[in-house]
Amino acid sequence: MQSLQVLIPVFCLALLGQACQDTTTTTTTGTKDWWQNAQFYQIYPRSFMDSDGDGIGDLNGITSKLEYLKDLGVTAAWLSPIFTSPMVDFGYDISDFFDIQPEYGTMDDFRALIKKANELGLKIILDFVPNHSSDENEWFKKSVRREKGYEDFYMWHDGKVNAETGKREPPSNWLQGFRGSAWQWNEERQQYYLHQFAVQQPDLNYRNPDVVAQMKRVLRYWLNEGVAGFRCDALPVLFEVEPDANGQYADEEVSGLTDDKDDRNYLKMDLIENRPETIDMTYQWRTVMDDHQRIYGGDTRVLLIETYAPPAYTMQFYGNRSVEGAHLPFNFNLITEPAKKGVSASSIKTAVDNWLLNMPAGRTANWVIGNHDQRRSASRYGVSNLDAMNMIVMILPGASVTYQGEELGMIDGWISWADTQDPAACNSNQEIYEKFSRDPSRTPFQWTSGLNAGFSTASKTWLPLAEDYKTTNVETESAAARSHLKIYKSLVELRKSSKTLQNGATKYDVVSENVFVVKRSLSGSPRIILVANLGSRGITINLDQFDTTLPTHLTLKIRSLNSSKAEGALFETNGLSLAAGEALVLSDS
Ligand SMILES: *[C@@H]1O[C@H](CO)[C@@H](O)[C@H](O)[C@H]1NC(C)=O
Ligand SMILES: *[C@@H]1O[C@H](CO)[C@@H](O)[C@H](O)[C@H]1NC(C)=O
Ligand SMILES: CC(=O)N[C@H]1CO[C@H](CO)[C@@H](O)[C@@H]1O
Ligand SMILES: [Ca+2]
Ligand SMILES: [Ca+2]
Repeated sequence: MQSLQVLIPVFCLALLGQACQDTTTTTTTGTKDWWQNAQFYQIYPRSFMDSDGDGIGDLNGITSKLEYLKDLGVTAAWLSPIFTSPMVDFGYDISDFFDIQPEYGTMDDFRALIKKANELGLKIILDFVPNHSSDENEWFKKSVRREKGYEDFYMWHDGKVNAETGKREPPSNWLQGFRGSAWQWNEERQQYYLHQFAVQQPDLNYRNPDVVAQMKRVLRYWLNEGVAGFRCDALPVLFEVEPDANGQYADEEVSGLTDDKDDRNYLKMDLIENRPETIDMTYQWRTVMDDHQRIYGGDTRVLLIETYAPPAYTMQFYGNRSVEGAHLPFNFNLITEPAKKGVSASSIKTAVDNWLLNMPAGRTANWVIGNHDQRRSASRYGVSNLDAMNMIVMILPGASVTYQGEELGMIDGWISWADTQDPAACNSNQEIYEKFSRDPSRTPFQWTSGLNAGFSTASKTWLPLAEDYKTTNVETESAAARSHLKIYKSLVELRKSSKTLQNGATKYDVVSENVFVVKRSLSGSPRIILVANLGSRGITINLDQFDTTLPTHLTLKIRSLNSSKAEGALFETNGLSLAAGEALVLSDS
């Protein structure tokens, strides 16, 4: 097993349920809607492509690279926030939900992006950040001044007086995501406000119907601009527990997980995460999506949800027997399980079990291995396991999600304390910041081996480039006979052409301690078998142990970068030798 350097997501504390040993799940066949087998691709706009040489990625940069996404086989790109923002949390602190951040471009640039995407048949999904706004948002300024209609737009509280010291204290012991108290005193209003993230990100009050209506207006506004849906940010923290009869908030209990009292993991977070009202709000947003499609026609508008939560909670986002919810609550299990137990076939199996065995019938699975909050996948799983991980994401049933650069095997950049930008790191200190920093996975995208990796013509980019850009980039990998990029593309092509991958049943297991095997099958269509050796030594496996119905020989379709086998060659099912880190996609035709 490999040890992992990973940022434990703020919201993944709860232990996942006990998985059972059943390894077979069946999928319903029939026509699938566009999102059910989609290839989602996350763009971090600040770091994707800079069109005007200021060192910061922008909308025109994205537009200029849409052909690359088309060529990759992407169905829909979701953009991290592009809205007006003081950039304290790089766009997750929105001061105007209805406009574009000037350094990213204008509304016209956005319309040009949508137009070009439509021409190419690509869908654009925006990030919806419902939990909070920036403290520079007009709504917050009005709320501070108690202007009519805005008095209760945010979560205000008087705080309490300490009986011994006589001093004013925050209403509760709740902690924010970026270290320290979740309550901030506001001099002007003479009250505390809640912020589950940075001080400059006050939480909106969803118990106020005006807030609910306003945020639905945000959704409709961008739907009218032609977006294909939303990816909803940080959902588990939307609602907090209600105050007691005396108007007081209860304290969270200590979790016992860390001694660091500023770290949110110090507390259990039962009262300010994963509340039932949040699920219902998602159902309401789904109605907004469906209504829009009913009125204006076109393809399904999708709702994707960010939630690091136990399955019992996460699965409710899908909806229930009477109500539709999110199309896809993002599945981070392939990130969180290996983070707990190391990268191994068994941690991957647990991750898959925890999703497929808990997912309600008739729903669509999805697989995520990275985003702008995590270290890059190649760094976390190890470069030698990168192709295996991309294969797992693409061969398992349902939608796949790629964070920009995963197709290239981009690794983390190293960022000095002086260059550090992320508030999660800046709120710590020079000794420990690397533990909290999300900057390493946000370094500029690597297009070429030239100046600034072709990202920008600026003398200084907003974050420095990762060291490996001269060898790991689109230009070099496209020209090479074999590369991570080319393997990624063949996987996408296989997904698009294989009825088995689109509609087939799924069986998976661990074989010979560290080999993860997946079989997809559909009657009348070739079977697809993925074999990934996640161990550090070579091994010969007998696939009979996994499935007795396989033929004696299988044809190699796709192989990991350092595999020395030949594509198109036949391999014995019972006696398949695998080198360390070798991963193969095989078929019976
Ligand atoms: C489904 O969810 C709705 C909305 O939250 C709720 O009112 C209803 O009771 C739920 N139905 C079932 C069968 O769980
Ligand atoms: C693949 O790469 C890993 C890690 O670099 C190495 O241990 C393994 O031997 C390589 N396998 C082959 C077939 O080259
Ligand atoms: C993956 C992701 O989108 N993470 C974001 C969650 O929300 C917080 C606050 O809005 C951001 O800081 C994260 O980047
Ligand atoms: Ca720019
Ligand atoms: Ca909240």
